[in-house]
Amino acid sequence: PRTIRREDYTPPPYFVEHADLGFELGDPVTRVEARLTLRRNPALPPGPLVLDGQELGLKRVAVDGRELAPHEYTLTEDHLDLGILPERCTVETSVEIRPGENTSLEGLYLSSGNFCTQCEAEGFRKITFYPDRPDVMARFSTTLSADPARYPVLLSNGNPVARGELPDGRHFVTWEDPFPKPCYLFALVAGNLVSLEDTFTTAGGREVKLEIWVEPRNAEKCGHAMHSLKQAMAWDERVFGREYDLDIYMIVAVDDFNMGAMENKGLNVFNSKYVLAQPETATDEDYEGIEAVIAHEYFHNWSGNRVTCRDWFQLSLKEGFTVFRDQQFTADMTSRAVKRIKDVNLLRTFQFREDGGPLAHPVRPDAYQEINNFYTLTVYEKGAEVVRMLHTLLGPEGFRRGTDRYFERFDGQAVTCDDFVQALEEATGRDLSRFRRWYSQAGTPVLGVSGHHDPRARTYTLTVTQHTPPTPGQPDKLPLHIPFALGLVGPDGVDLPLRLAGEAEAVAGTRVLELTEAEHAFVFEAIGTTPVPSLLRGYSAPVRLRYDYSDAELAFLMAHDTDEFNRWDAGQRLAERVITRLMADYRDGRPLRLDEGLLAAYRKLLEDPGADRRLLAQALMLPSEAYLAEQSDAIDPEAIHNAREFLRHALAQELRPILLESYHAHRDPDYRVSPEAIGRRRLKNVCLGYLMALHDETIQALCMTQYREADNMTDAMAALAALAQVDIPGRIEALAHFHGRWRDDPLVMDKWLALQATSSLPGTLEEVKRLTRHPAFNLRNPNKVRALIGAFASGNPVRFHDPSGAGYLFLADRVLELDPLNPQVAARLLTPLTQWRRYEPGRRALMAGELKRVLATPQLSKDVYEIASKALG
Ligand code: HT7
Ligand code: ZN
Repeated sequence: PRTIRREDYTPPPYFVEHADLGFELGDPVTRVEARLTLRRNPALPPGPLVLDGQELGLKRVAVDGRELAPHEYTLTEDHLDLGILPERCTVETSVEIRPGENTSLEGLYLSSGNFCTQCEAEGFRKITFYPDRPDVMARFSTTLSADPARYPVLLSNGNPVARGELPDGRHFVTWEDPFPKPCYLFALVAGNLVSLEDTFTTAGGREVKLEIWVEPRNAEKCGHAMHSLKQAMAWDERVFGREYDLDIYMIVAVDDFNMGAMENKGLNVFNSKYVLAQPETATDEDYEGIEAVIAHEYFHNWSGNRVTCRDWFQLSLKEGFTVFRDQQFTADMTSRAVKRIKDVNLLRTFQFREDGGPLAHPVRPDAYQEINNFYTLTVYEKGAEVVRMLHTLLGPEGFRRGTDRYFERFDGQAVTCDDFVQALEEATGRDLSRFRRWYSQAGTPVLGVSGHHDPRARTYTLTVTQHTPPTPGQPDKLPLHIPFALGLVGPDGVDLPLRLAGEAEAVAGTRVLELTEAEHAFVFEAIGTTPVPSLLRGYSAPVRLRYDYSDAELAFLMAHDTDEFNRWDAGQRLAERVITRLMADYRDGRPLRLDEGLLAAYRKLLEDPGADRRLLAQALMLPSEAYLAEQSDAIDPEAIHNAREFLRHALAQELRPILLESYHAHRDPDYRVSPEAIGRRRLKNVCLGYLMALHDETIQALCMTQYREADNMTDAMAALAALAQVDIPGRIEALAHFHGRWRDDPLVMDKWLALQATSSLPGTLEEVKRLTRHPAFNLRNPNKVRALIGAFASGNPVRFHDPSGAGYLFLADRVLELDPLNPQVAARLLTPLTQWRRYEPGRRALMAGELKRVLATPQLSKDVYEIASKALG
């Protein structure tokens, strides 16, 4: 496959001023008529018009009204070349496509018999011939016509301007979008749908119609999504000064979707997972996920749609920025500390893994074969961290001035990451030249920190070094501009006032230092007693921090740090350390013993729970097996699992009375959805999880009772998840009951599949194989693939990494089976195998063997080819 390089960017030879589209929607055949009003780019010498197009049955092509004969154009698998055209002209094409046969879920396809589209990144070329690149921005008008009985609802971007009946009995609706947009933001939906309606009045006093469209069976499940949308609209006005701009904002939920959702202008298309919720069917986490994704797509209206990307290398311009915006929103709606902890957990577990592996790439990549493979944790999550660092460096007001300037200056344009940074520089007068390296340099920087207290001189010297390890294609790295937030905690647990040499005044609490060189020494004055440094507060930069804390210092920070994030992080470091020692004991055949310091720290947490129950629940959770694997050099998933399980069991044994007490104390008679009630539920269920590690019949009975009596999915799932991990008759009974109750609800069935796929019981792989033949599973539906196969490969390390290699063989087989149907999802499914080099030698060889088998398969998609070849390269 061809490699596309960022340095090869050239502006488009033709602009599209207006795209007038007509769809005669039908299954098996849909006809698409396009009339494009074109203008040659005056800045370039005249060149041919080459339109992108794939799998299109071309019926007619005309220029300025004259139909072209076949010898007047060149048609290949991917392109239609019309040669050099006049400075201004119109091109008309007519094509036939077959949406019912489109299993890739890119372009126009059917979901539950309804038409829908997914055009980002390059799906529009499967709909009609077009310059499918984000820097071509056109005004679209779209007329949809269809059989009114089967497709009563016809939606597209913008505002509806006409509707009626056609002589042949079909009906039609015309939509006009006044905002110029790239074709990746085009959308249409047609089918039998019902809507929940509401309105939102903008700060400027305009009334916007809000509509959430779903299949009739889901009509009652849209309330939370609508509420979230209104919250997001108000928040974006308040925090970023951004108002909505069309008269109508529509969301459509579909069951078949490759990702979470899509921000098409005025017509978002969502994976139903991120819209539908009722207390009986959705967990507290699902509710939070819906709020976050609804907000994310809404925020794209400015960060992505009004100001878009020049080319796909700039993807983080919209994604990193929008993730940062949705993170801030969720922090404001829920608990700032818990949100930060969850985001950092994701980053440190999975983005660090990506950044240290064969697929590492900068936030702004330099090359790709298949752009769909670059919707990565690096572009999204590390990209958001980069924006967060800018926010920290410039302060909230400076950052806001910068974003105001960015939106104003680039409204209606397709721009670059560099333009974004430049707008922030211009608005604040700051020099961010060194900061720009975050966009171009891959890899996770390592900060080495040491502290020295001189009691006689009353100084505390902090030495900080930074280096970034090599990544593919980038052997040498330069120092980065890093905001380094810290405090020095005195023996009484209070932050010391900080004054650097040469400064007049001491500042109490957290202070942000700026690292720009490979090494710095910061000398704090008037430090009489030896402090414990609380470093990288709030996780102020996406780096690995190395500081040689003692266990006692970690326990001290865990109890006293005023920074909630660092309090949690100290606990995680302590637990990680204890588990690492247990792993060594396990491998060397020594008896495993519970660490008294950790036990005391956990007991203290439970005895002195503080106000935020969610934070406590979070603090009680041990680092995940995936996180622990990320810290290892030659990963042994079995040792990790056994050491961690030993610790869970031992803690539960020692803390049984207080865990039980806390469990009962946090059971509420009524289901409520306030942040407090969610926190109480969470804590109760974390306690239940620990207690279930005891394999004790009374606790198992308690768990069964919770499952049976639960009036909400959070409690039912917590109980069922714990039961799924134990080999008792109640497990089979509860899983069968759950299936019987929810077999007709696809989203709930996804939970049922995932629970079984992530069970650490020895027979899980056989169970997963059996489930691939169950009616609840369907390889063509990405949610099912993720729930069963994805959950097994990514969420069940000990069973996936069975030393026999059976898990790897199974995964590779499923990838090869899925690739001809849906390459995008197949390529993602393959990612766990790309980490093969990180494992101990036996597993390493088996994983590489499966990757080689995949790579040797004929007719591989470029999606899977790129991942497999880079993983082995
Ligand atoms: N911007 C959207 C990305 C997306 C996507 C990308 C490739 C293939 C399918 C897709 N569906 C959605 C989602 C977002 O980040 O908001
Ligand atoms: Zn996005």
